[in-house]
Amino acid sequence: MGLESWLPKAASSFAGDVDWLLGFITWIVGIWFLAAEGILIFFVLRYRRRPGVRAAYVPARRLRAMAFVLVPCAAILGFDLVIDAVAAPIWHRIKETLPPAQETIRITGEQWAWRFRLPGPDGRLDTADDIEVVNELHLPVDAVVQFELTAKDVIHSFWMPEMRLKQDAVPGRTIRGWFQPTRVGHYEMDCAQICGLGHTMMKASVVVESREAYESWVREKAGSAQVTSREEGPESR
Ligand SMILES: [Cu+2]
Repeated sequence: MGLESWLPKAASSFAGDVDWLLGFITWIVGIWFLAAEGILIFFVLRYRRRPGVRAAYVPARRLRAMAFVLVPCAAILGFDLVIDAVAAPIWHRIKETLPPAQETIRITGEQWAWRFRLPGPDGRLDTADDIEVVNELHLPVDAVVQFELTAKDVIHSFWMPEMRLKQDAVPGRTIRGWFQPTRVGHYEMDCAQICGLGHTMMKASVVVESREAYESWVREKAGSAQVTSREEGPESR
C-alpha cells in the first residue's frame, strides 16, 4: 500500500501480509489523524479570541451535544473492529499455526549472544552430529523453518526485521514458531528487548542461501565439530 520503500526488504513468505496490514492500519489512522488535526486547527482559528466575546461553557447534557463525543467514539470502535477482522486471519496464519517443518532449529538468547542448535547432516535434532553456532545462522531459502526459542538468563526478543518476525524469548519457556525465508541474502537478527549492558551488541548474522550452499555449510560445521570432539578425547565428554 505504498509503504514498501520505507520498510526493510521483505524476505519471508508472510512479510507481504504483514506489510499489507501495516499499510491498511497506517491509511486508516493517517486519514483520521489528518482529519482530526484539520478540524482542530479550523476551530482554533474560527473561534479564536475576539475582543468583547466571552468564552461560553457548554455542558454536553443533550444528546445533540454529546454526539460530538459519541459519534467519534463509535467511529473509532467501528474502525477498530474492521482492523481486528482483517488482522485476525493473518495473525492466525502466522502465529497460531505451525506448518510442517523442513528445518527445525533451537534458538537461545543469553547475555549477550544468540546461540543456535541445528540438526547436523542426519537432519535430526538432539543427535551426536548436531551443530552449535553463536551469532551466525545459515538457512536454506524457501524452507519452512520451525524454531524453538528460549532464553538462558533474562527476557530477550528475537527480531528479524526482513522476515517481519519478532518473538520474546523467555527463560524457562520454549516458544515455538515458524517462518519461511524467500530471498537469498544476508540479514541481521537483533535482540529487541533491553536485556542489560550488552543489549545493543546482541545481534546475529543470518545467511539465507541455496539448499546446496546450506548443506555444504552444515557439513563443514559438523566436520569441524567432530574434529574438536576428537581432540578433546573421550574423557572430556
Ligand atoms: Cu537480549
